[in-house]
Amino acid sequence: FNIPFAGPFSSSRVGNFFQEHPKLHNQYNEDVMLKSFLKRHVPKSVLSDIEPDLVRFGHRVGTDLYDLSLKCEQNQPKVEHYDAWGARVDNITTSQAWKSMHDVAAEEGLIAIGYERKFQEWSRLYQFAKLYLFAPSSGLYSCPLAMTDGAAKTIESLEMNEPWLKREVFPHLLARCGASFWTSGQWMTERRGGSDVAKGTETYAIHQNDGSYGLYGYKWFSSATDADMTLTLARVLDSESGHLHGTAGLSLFYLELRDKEGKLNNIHVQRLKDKLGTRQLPTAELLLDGAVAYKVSEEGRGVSAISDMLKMTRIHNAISAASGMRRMINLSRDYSTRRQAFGNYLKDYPLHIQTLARMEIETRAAALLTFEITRLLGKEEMGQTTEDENNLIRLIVPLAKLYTGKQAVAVASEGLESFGGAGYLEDTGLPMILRDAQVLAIWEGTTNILSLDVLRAIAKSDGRVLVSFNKQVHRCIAETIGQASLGAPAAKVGEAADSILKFVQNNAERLETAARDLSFSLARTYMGALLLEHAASPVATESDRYTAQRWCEKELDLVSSNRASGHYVEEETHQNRTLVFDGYTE
Ligand code: UCC
Ligand code: FAD
Repeated sequence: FNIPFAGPFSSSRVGNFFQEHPKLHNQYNEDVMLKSFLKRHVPKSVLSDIEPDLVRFGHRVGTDLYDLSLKCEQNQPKVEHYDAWGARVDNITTSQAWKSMHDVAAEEGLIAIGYERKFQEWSRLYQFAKLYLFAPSSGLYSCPLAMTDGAAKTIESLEMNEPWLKREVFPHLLARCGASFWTSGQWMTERRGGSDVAKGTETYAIHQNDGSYGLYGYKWFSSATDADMTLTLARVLDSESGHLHGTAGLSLFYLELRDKEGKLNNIHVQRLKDKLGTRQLPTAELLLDGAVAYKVSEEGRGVSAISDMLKMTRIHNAISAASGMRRMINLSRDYSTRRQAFGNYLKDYPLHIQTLARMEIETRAAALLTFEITRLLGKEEMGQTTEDENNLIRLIVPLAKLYTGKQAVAVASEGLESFGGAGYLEDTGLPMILRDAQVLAIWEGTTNILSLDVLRAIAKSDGRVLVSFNKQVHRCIAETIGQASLGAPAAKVGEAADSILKFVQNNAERLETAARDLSFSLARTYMGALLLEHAASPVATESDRYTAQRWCEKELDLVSSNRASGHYVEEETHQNRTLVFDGYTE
């Protein structure tokens, strides 16, 4: 062919422009909210001990661990059911990168720090600061770590006298070397249901002469099935009286997945789940066919005994949500300094910057709430919390889990769009952030189930958790209430807290339908209070004050305004049902 014009794409050339990719810098040094929160709460002597480690780790999660995490996604787990000779083996094969994450987690002390308590009440804050930095570069190893922390907490606080668990198992969960570090699973979900565990659990436990139990059942979701141990629920089957239905029939069991030779403990790995995200993580269906287990709660107290695990994994969920949002923004803002459109860098367009700023405000609020929970957890474990703080913890753990789970999906989705088409391409590593965020609202209790847990916390305490909440909100805004720039938002937060309290007191019969809006109202109001408190503290910057102001422009108290517009009544439920099933044919 005769080529008349030899431009940049002529002949075999593919053009000479290649977009620079976004870069990750030191993830601790760049995180102004994390650094200022630690500066505000951790004594100088402790901070000078832990900060060098956080700076070092902040560099690591942006470099070698980030690369390793991408390898976890690229080399997903597989299950091999039979060996060459036809024997059933059910081997779950994970990548070398995933195995390396196990060693990293141990060596970095990601569980140990929380239990060694070398830094007293600030140990949890230090541990969770590291987990927060780690999560988006962990290739989802954050998931087994959450359950391991939950198991350690449960074992530490089990009322039943099980000294062997503390002596023989607990040290493995805190080990700082990969070879002796164990991870734990948490098997609660069965085919009939993951929310309604009481009705869903069909696994039976049959007492053996040696004091152990044989478990028979089908666990429908088990994440990180390469774990060493698990905590699970089952019904003790008594040959004379049968078994009890409902929650009262459930007990908590401990079991190890494999024996010393690596043979599965009468467990069949039926298949691995084919998931939207969390694809780095092996999640399996398991048939328990006489798995040897030990009862570690009083009979019938299984749900109550596992609630410590739920508390911990829900805190981890919130930490992962906040850190996933932070990661998305860090990549987005870096990209905005490298990508040009219409002759300017993206960072120079007010509309683009407004979009990123809105994401930043959500992220700061999510981070502040989750850091505050870990601060309180550390105090609680050292016996230093007040009764109000204990009440507050019970309420804000489900709130943080449910609210940040939703924020994480919204921010991840907006973040992808900020990269244009590149945000939709798998090999940029960006879509994974959205796919992995989506699960945060589902596992460990969906948004609705956690909203009902908020009602459970209120009911069980005769409303005391709400009174403590209200006091805490007013305490947070006390400094700001008279200030010129923050006074009006503070007044709005205080009014929202008061009207939410009144709503609950006056609408007992409507609480179930209002539960989700109530939870969102509580979460937004508390985030507002925390942002204001932070903005009024000596470490605050102009950006902190701006964040607090902008956050408080949101509608905080959704329930009172919705109630005033006639929501949460029976007629509405009827209309909703008619609307949803309009045109539906069976
Ligand atoms: O999804 C899972 C693992 C995913 C992988 C790990 C990810 C971790 C994050 C990583 C980030 C990358 S494991 C499956 C999780 N499943 C759930 O979360 C279940 C959702 N369903 C619920 O939460 C339900 O509310 C139930 C099952 C906990 C409770 O249902 P019931 O049967 O209606 O329970 P009751 O009868 O209301 O409560 C039984 C007892 C009560 O105590 P007593 O008997 O003393 O009155 C409750 O007060 O349990 C107590 N209880 C609690 N205590 C129930 N919930 C709580 C709670 N949240 N805190 C304290
Ligand atoms: P359902 O209980 O059927 O709920 C369906 C919908 O109904 C939800 O939107 C829920 O909010 C709503 N709903 C239910 N009841 C009510 C109500 N009373 N009022 C209002 N709305 C209601 N489980 C484990 O035990 N261990 C694991 O390791 C584990 N890993 C998982 C990994 C992944 C990737 C996923 C996706 C799940 C995993 N799960 C695990 C299961 C998970 O915990 C459950 O899927 C979850 O708790 C929801 O249970 P379900 O799927 O049975 O949904």
